[in-house]
Amino acid sequence: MFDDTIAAISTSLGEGAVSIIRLSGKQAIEIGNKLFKGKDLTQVKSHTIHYGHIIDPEDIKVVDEVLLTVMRSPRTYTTEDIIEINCHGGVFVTNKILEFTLTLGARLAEPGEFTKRAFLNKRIDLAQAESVMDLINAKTDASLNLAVNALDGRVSNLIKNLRKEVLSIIANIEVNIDYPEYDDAVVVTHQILKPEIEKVLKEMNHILEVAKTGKIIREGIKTVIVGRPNVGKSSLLNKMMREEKAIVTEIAGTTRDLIEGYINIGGITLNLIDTAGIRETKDIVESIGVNRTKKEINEAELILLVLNNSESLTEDDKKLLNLTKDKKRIIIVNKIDLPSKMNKENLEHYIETSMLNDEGIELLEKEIKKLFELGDIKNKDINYLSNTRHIAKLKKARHSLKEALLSIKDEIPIDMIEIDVKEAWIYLGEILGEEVSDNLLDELFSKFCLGK
Ligand SMILES: Nc1nc2c(ncn2[C@@H]2O[C@H](COP(=O)(O)OP(=O)(O)OP(=O)(O)O)[C@@H](O)[C@H]2O)c(=O)[nH]1
Ligand SMILES: [Mg+2]
Repeated sequence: MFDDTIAAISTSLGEGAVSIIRLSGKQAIEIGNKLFKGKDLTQVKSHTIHYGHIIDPEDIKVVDEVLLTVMRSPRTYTTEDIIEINCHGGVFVTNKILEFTLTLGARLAEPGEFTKRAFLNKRIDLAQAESVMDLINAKTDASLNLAVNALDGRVSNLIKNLRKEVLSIIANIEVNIDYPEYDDAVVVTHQILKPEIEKVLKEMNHILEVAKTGKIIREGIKTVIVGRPNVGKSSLLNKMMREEKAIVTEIAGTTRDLIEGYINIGGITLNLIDTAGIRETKDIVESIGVNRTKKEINEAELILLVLNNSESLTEDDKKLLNLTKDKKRIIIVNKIDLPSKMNKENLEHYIETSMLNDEGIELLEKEIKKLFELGDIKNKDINYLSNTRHIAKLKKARHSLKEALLSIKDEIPIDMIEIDVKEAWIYLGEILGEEVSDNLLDELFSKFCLGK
């Protein structure tokens, strides 16, 4: 438990209907009581809400009419005493009330500090704390569902189970080291260990396999639309978003900078990026755009390469085909409403579209789903590892166990094998936050918004 009491505005600043100022810590109720006129908060029951007024502690003037919630330790978000003041939402008033709490001894919370306290006070583990942030950032039902399940501890349970199994392997080894009087102990243990480790490895493989989908659900698919100028890239973005997001004109070189939007295909977010058309150019502004496009191609997880049916393939088209050939990509032949001048013989699989007549968009969306083997995951109970940090740690744990298997094959002494298995155990613990450094914590929680 911490000695100081932290305070922050927990709603986003702006002219909303209500704003919430949240305090957590030993003095939370006492500070609230000094500001609040209505009831004696030190006497009220836990988890109750009270009508009253906030008064300026200096000149005793009423500042706002509020509802104040009192939640006593330990059944609270942080496990500490918490009060939440629901006030009338203006930026000025909200800031004023926050200021009063600071004057009375609270400290301004850092971003994510409430959740950090929940973790450090052991109410939630690190994987759960991180899912709070995922919850805030969720853009689709599927990613929300994923975050809720993680917060609920389901992801943590997957890891905890693995960890239990690894621990029992360690226990087995220790028994062997502690009772070496059995002559054939080494042989027996190698034999016992092998299937046990293989079993855990199999489970890890499975979790990592479905984690690929989890990562896509959580982060979306970075999708970049590329093509020569004027082929219809911005039109495609607009059609897919069902909104006139990008400017479309008949002038080649209209899009100069990246334009970004999010769409939802069967519960999956596509982070869609429209780019400047690629061509050799002397226009400086345009060439900066072109360089950015090249960078985007490198970072993309999916490329939509747009070609123009009403023109023959140019050198620039061929360059683009070549530049994206090792990427996951879909070739789109656009403007099929116009007479074809394109020789498509050498093109691999492509989709024909017309932005003018609204043709081919649904087919394209189906193709994208197929490419990522997504099916319709909207309604499934999703319980995947999705966080990049977690996936990386699990891969390290898997690597350690693989090393252990190799050592078993080479009949290396058991105590050496134990080092690898213990390492796996530690990596799994890091996912739950059992062996983490302060630096990592600071970094993780600094990504939160204020008041969470
Ligand atoms: N006939 C026809 N015209 C289209 C089609 N798609 C786009 N256009 C037209 O082609 C022109 C260029 O479209 P944009 O979407 O701006 O093309 P772009 O690829 O974004 O072009 P830049 O931003 O200059 O690189 C516009 O006049 C569109 O109306 C189509 O399927 N058929
Ligand atoms: Mg454009």
